[in-house]
Amino acid sequence: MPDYKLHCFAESGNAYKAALMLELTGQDWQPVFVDFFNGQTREQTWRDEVNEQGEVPVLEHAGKSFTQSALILDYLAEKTGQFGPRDEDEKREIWRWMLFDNHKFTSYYAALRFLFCLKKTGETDVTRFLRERAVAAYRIVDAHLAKTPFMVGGRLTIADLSLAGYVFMPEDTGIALAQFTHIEAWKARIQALPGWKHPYELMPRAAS
Ligand SMILES: N[C@@H](CCC(=O)N[C@@H](CS)C(=O)NCC(=O)O)C(=O)O
Repeated sequence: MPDYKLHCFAESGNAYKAALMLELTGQDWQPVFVDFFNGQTREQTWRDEVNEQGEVPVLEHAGKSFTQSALILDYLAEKTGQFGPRDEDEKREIWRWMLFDNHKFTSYYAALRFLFCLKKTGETDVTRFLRERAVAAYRIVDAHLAKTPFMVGGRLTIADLSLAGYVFMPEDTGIALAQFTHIEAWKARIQALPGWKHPYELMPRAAS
């Protein structure tokens, strides 16, 4: 029986944030596949039994269940004693970037990828809007990473793991990612960490 169970699927960058944290901190964990593309998270039984918010990831540990990737990362940092804040200032700084990530960096990019690459809607006003917003968020993170190797405190923290949710996904969203040279260098630093794995290696792929 593993210590941690993570309800997830490989195409979910939000789940990857938690999966990578579990892996890098060397936890005994097991993925539980969620059939997102066939509507499992919209089923009332799944919502009643797993997550009333209808979202992946969900972490189970010690008889409790946790949702929202930022909260899961915070919980795991506390439990494992790794990649968390060293003091109150760092704690606020980490949360500032995780909130920015959830609101802008991950969410616009993930919505664009979902429509343009996975649902293949083609180019629409919505995809154009999402791309513009994602690029604006990427510029902000790129400018921050021009000044520091990692987002907070000069070392890997859960703020980096939150922002890294979608950056290794292979699909082409129509954003020229090479322009974000500091993000590219930061990705290479994360990839070089012992135990790093790609999301598609770490979690079960969806059938579709
Ligand atoms: N803020 C949430 C976002 C989670 C999220 O949007 N997960 C997607 C999969 S990557 C999902 O389950 N979406 C279901 C839906 O929006 O209906 C988190 O960070 O955990």
